[in-house]
Amino acid sequence: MSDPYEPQPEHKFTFGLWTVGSTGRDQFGLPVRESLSPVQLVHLLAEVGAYGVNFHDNDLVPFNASKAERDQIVSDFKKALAATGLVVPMATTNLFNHSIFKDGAFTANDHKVRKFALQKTMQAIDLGVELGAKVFVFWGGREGVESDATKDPALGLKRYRDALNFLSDYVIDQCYDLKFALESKPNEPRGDIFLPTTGAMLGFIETLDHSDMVGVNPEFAHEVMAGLNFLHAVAQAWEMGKLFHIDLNDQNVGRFDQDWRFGSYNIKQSFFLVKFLEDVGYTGSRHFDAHAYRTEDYEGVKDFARGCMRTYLILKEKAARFNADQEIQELLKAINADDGSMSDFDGEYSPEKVSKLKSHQFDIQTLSQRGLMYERLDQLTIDLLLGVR
Ligand code: GCO
Ligand code: MN
Ligand code: MN
Repeated sequence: MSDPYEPQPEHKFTFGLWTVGSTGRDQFGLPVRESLSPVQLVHLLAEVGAYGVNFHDNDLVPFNASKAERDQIVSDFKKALAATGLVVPMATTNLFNHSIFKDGAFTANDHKVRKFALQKTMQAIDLGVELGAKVFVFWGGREGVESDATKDPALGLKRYRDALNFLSDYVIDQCYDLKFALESKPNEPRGDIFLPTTGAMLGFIETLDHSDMVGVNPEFAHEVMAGLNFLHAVAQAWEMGKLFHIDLNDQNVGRFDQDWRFGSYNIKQSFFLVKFLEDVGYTGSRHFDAHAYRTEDYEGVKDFARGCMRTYLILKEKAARFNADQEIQELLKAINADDGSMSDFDGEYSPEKVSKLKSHQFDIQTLSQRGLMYERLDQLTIDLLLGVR
């Protein structure tokens, strides 16, 4: 029998070149793995069974590359894609690594830096579209401050908005079939990053000129870093029709940005996330924005990548079991039981409903004393996740 947790193209598992390509360099230590070329990384991803590969402009084309070098790199990359069948669903711009972006890109205080960021992003959009990307991610890692003496946050947002409006017009003008997905993060590398949570991003999007083409790219680790419930952020985005992309990984709250293998730490949260994505029928990429532990060689990087996908598929199977589990479903039914006596108050607002509802006598005692059986329900979930059910 074939392995039921083997990734298939329809699962839409993608990785960034920067994820499996991470050399393990960190704040305190040197690289622990040699760096592989984009072509080598495409082959590595094909070997582990990924569906797609995403990149920042400079993961593929170095910052200082000439036009001829760029064209050669892109042509080699296209050949690797064709040879492996991998696709490029998403692309993005590196607006954080180069020292020119030390004070941000779209929100930098230096007007020239802001315009350079637009130029670089337009080129990155052209590159992404050339390789087939349909989603363009914006992660403003440097858009923020260490000190509020340095930048008015309201002005920062205005600059951010102006940049996104300009770039939306660019995409429309070029007739590109491309949507934007904004990714929030509370801090790291800046002391405070503007628009720190997915909820903040969703509010901001409504203020944009072309808000219809802009959604979010929530990341598990980023919401956890802010001490928030990732599933709730994802659910809000979904409910607003704004879940254009998702960054899956794992993170221990209150720590530095860890980017761990998906599902390796917060198993229950990851389970409910996968269950949600599968239940609602999310059709976008399942993108892993994570890194292998710094202890690994490239065999370990493959273990890491396989592990992300395997855990997702195991949790997907657990979600199907949860939905088919008679006891769990009966419990959910009982918890949500409705005798229909309130339906008169549903539907459109009317003065009659108001007066009826205002005078209705509720059985406060019975309602407040009712046990909700959530302990049982949660333990059944834990039994299921721990494999004894
Ligand atoms: C991070 C971010 C990035 C972005 C990437 C794509 O914490 O470094 O998650 O990995 O997702 O830049 O925009
Ligand atoms: Mn991240
Ligand atoms: Mn990310």
